Formats: sequence, C-alpha cells, structure tokens
Amino acid sequence: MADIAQLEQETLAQIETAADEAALEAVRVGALGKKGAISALLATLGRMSPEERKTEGAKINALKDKASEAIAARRAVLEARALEARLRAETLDVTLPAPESGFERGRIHPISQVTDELTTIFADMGFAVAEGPDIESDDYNFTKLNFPQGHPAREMHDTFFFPPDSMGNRKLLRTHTSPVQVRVMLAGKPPIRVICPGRTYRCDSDQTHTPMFHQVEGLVIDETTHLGHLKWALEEFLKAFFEVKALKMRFRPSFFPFTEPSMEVDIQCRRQGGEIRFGEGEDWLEILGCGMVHPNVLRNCGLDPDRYQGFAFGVGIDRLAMLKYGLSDLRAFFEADVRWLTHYGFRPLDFPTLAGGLSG
Ligand code: 2NL
Repeated sequence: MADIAQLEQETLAQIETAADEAALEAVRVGALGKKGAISALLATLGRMSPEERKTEGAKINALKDKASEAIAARRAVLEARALEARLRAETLDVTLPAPESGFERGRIHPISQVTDELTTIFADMGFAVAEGPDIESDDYNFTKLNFPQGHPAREMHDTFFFPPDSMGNRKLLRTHTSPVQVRVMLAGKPPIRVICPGRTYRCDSDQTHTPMFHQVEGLVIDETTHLGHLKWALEEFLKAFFEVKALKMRFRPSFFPFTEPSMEVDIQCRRQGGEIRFGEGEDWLEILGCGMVHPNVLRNCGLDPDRYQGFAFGVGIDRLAMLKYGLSDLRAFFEADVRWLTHYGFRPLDFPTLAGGLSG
C-alpha cells in the first residue's frame, strides 16, 4: 500500500530531524500514540478480510517496529548530545577558593570585639562581669551615687527621662553603668571585684558624641583596697589592651560626685601623620576617669565606710575601639552599614584570648 510506504518515509524523516527530546516525543505521539497515524492504521485491520489482515497486518506492524526502533535510536543520540552540552556548560574551576558560608561571612562589630577583649583581660585579673537594666531609677543612677538633689552634675549628664508615674517618680535611661555596681554592692558583701560593661545614654549628639554609647566601669572593694591597687589594675589593663610591654600613665586631679579623690588618667602616646601609637612617644592622651569610692556611696549601698574602701573607674568603650583600631568616625559605628562592618569587623572565630594577643 502506497500510504504505508509514504507514512514510513515521513515518520522516519520526522524522527531523524527531531531537534531535541521534546520534539522527538511529539513525533512519537503523532505516530504511535493513541491517536497516532500508525495506531490509526492498525485500527483499520479489524475491517479487513482475514487474508488482507495477514499481509497488511505484517506490514503495519513492521512499520510500527521500525518507527519504535528509529525513535529509540534517535532518543539515544539526543540524550547523549544533551548530556554533552550540559557537561560543557557546567564546568567548574576547582582552583577557585571555596565560597564563604553565611557564618564565615558574618563579622563581629568592633564594639563587641573590644568588649570581649576587655572582659577577657579583667576576667584574667579575677574580676566578675555584671550587667543591669538600661532603664533605671533616679535613685540608682544619681542619688545613691552621691549626686545631691538639684546638684548641677545631674544636669550635666543630659539625661533622657521617661514621663513621671502616678507617684511622680521618673525612670531614666542610665547615663553610666554605675547603677549596675550599686546593685552589686546592695546584693553582696566585699570582697567585690567586678566590671560592668554596657550601653549608656545621654542626650548629646555631635562629631564625638552619640546619644547611645558604651561604657565599662570597674569596682573593687575590700578592707584594705587602696590607690596603689587602682594604679596597678589600670596599668595591667591598659598594657594588655593596647598590647604593649610598658606604658607610662599620668594621674590628674578631677571631680566626680561618687569618688574622692577623683582622677583622670592620661597615657603616653606618639602622634604622627594622623596615627597614634601607645607605649612610646612624648605625648599624652586622656583615656579614663577613676577614684576611691566616696564614703557616702558605700553607705548608700549598705557598706560600712569605716570597714570597707575601694576604687572605681569608668572608660568609654567606643573611644577605646576607635583608638585601638584606627576608626575615625564614631557615627559610622551605629549606622549598620554592612560595607563598613565587612571592612572594620572581626571574624567570628578569631575571638580574643590573652595568649593570642587579643586582637589576633
Ligand atoms: C569617666 C569616669 C568613672 C566611676 C566612674 C563609680 C561607680 C561607683 C562608685 C564610684 Cl558605683 N565610682 N564609677 C568612678 C570614677 C570615674 O567614670 O570619665 N567615665 C567615662
């Protein structure tokens, strides 16, 4: 039959020219599917005489087998071709560095790094670490610390106050971490050796001040604690923090309501070409405030000033971070710009150790 020969020719040509596996599948459905051309021919057998069915049936079945084989052969070719194309497209340069995981890409903020560093140093000297709430009472932030009611020092703190409650008491955002030490003194008896790092707040914003900043205060109280202990502890801390073998300090008289005497400490440095180095040079840089805890503060916090005495100090953490890591713009600390953090941040696994020289 002419149409069998023609159908064979057409079907085989379509199979040979099918460009991809999808096109080939379309050809298969068109020829051998339920409504396909060859299937339609097979359906005509039922209407034939037994002799005709024998000869035509053999021809149509031969066509069906031939088409099936041709499709299988073409599919094998197309599959091989597709695999080859995929392998060529998916080449991988195994000499490239492995991409960093999200965990490795993260960075520790310089303030967190410096807080970890100074905590490590003071922990090594036997200090405990205490934390407290950011929202404090006027009593803990000022009164217990020997700020008399109406004293100008209260105004100098540029305090953020909350609206007064029904009793007329105003809560505030702590202006220093000293209230944490008040809590430590109220909670236990000396010997006390503690540092209190944390966020502090003052309504002040310019080149060198942000309304939220970080401070660490230290407090040591015992029966014979004296200025020599203060000087030693600060010297050990500053040497370890700035990673220098020796460091000259200069104590200048100052005033804080909560200490008597009160002092400001300058450290030896060398300034050249916009850079600052510590433990060398002839220049001085103011670094912290300190003093012997005022007897009124001890008394206000439940300690007998005739039995106990101690020293305290306070340092700005943000400033320490700027000095140690050469960061010039304080406000960039709090802008949460990931490009800044990628540049100035620290790798999460390079945590500070004394043995490792802290900053690694
Ligand atoms: C500074 C000065 C200082 C204290 C903080 C303190 C705390 C208690 C008792 C006595 Cl509970 N003193 N803290 C003492 C002296 C100085 O900070 O310039 N900080 C940035």
